[in-house]
Amino acid sequence: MRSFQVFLLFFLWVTVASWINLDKSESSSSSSSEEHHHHEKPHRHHHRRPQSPRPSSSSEEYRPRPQKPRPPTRKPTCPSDWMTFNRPQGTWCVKVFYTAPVLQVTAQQLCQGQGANLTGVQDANENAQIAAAARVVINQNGGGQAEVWLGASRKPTCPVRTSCAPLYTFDWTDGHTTGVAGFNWGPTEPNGIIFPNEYDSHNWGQQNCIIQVDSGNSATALYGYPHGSMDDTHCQKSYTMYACGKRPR
Ligand SMILES: *[C@@H]1O[C@H](CO)[C@@H](O)[C@H](O)[C@H]1NC(C)=O
Ligand SMILES: [Ca+2]
Repeated sequence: MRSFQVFLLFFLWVTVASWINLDKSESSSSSSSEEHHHHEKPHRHHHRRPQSPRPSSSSEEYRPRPQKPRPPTRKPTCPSDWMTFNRPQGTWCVKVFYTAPVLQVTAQQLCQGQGANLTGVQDANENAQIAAAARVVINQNGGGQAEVWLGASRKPTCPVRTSCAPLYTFDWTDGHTTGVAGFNWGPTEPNGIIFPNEYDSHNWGQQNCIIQVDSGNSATALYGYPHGSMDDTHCQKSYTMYACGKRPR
């Protein structure tokens, strides 16, 4: 009888000892996965009296630690007054601005001031939306025709009009736009007019920049081109509108 009691005590001791070991390994592995959290000593090493393992307190001790708050998983969005374009390569935000006449380089700086670049055009739908937005802005500023700076530059490998096919004459420069589906050249564009010539004495060289030509009230814009057409133009000219593009935040 007495030896049986001794055996029982020994058995309880072994059980509790293995619990404590389990505790240790569990707490050490979980603390290592918790990016160097406070090194609190697990207060589980206290000698527990073998005869009374209380289920309530032990279930409290084994309660899983509260989840760390996850970083917000909200999708980045465009500002509410910018258009949202869902491109294959990701969301892109575009806004059309009106200004006193500015050079292309100045328009690009104005976009950079908005955390953006002069935008490229990914496809025909984007081009139509930019033209529609330009029409609204033109009508808010007295109507008529206006030209919108876009973010593209003539390829160095296309120095004259006949060097390259129209769709392959310019590169988008906003760091996001890809492909050629967004080019919507007006008739005979990009015509690559080099100044000075017999009509214009400006020493401006090749037409290395791009505008979209728009109208507030008519189907046709500059040179009678359809509203929303593109024209290669001299970067040294000044126009009253520009379109900026940026990634959402
Ligand atoms: C602007 O374009 C350049 C590439 O020309 C790119 O590296 C940069 O990240 C762009 N900036 C923004 C705000 O998109
Ligand atoms: Ca041209």
